[in-house]
Amino acid sequence: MAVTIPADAETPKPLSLRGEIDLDGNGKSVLLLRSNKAQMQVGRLVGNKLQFSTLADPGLNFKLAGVSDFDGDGKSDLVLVNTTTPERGDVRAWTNFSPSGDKLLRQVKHVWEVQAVGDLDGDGKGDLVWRYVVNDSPDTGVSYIWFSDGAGVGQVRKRGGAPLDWTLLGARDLNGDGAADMVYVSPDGAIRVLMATANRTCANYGAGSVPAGFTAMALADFTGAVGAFQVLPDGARSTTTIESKTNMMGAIPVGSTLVATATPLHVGRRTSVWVTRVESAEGKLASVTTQTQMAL
Ligand SMILES: [Ca+2]
Ligand SMILES: [Ca+2]
Ligand SMILES: [Ca+2]
Repeated sequence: MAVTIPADAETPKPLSLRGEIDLDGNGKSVLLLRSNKAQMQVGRLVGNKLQFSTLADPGLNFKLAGVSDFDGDGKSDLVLVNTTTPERGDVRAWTNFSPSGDKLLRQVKHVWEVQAVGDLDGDGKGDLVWRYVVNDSPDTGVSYIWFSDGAGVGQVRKRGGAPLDWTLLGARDLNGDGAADMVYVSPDGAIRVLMATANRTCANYGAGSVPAGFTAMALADFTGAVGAFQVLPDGARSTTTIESKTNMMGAIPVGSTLVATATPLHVGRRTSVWVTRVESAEGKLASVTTQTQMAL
């Protein structure tokens, strides 16, 4: 499949605004782990090994709701929801993952869940996409964005939605205008994109369908500026990704068309390894993603 990078694509945003976890502002993603004993660990790659260290944990009353960079300082911040209070829970932010940066954002009913994070209006501060996930209301499937003003939630706006059995794949900037766009996929592969527009609204498009024989897995940021679908063949349905690694090989000029090709490197009974190459139409390699899938 192919996407075209618009000629007016902006410079890439920091990792912390592109759905990655960057605790140090150094442009490197980390692996975040949490145990059922309220322990949190962060893994940073040193040499070729992940080295883990302990982070403060908010306690088991709190679920991790999302990670984004609310104040736009290049370091990821943590969002927590108290799930033990009746009907509504406190939503708190820990700036830079630190309890000393704790603040109450708002309260939210437990029928809402964060399903995507990103900079939905392109102002350099991370925003949260909440979705109504209980099948009991006209709001079911609808999404609301909490727009950050850096200090807290500056504005809450409804931004479309889709039936609950449509998967919200995430929020990534598909057209390079600096604002993340939302992508939903139906059970039979229809794609709906909610392209961010000025004034924090969106344009809702039927954007075709996932090619026959493929399953949309996630949104990935192949070029550092423009997102693309990451697809795997149907044989990978009902699997989980246990390992994923992307090597960026080179920048592709704006205006280029990108082509993603997924091929199996190894197909076993429980696990399979897929290599996805993203190339320009001229054949210049942009990235290679290696994924290990495990059958469930
Ligand atoms: Ca931050
Ligand atoms: Ca924003
Ligand atoms: Ca966009």
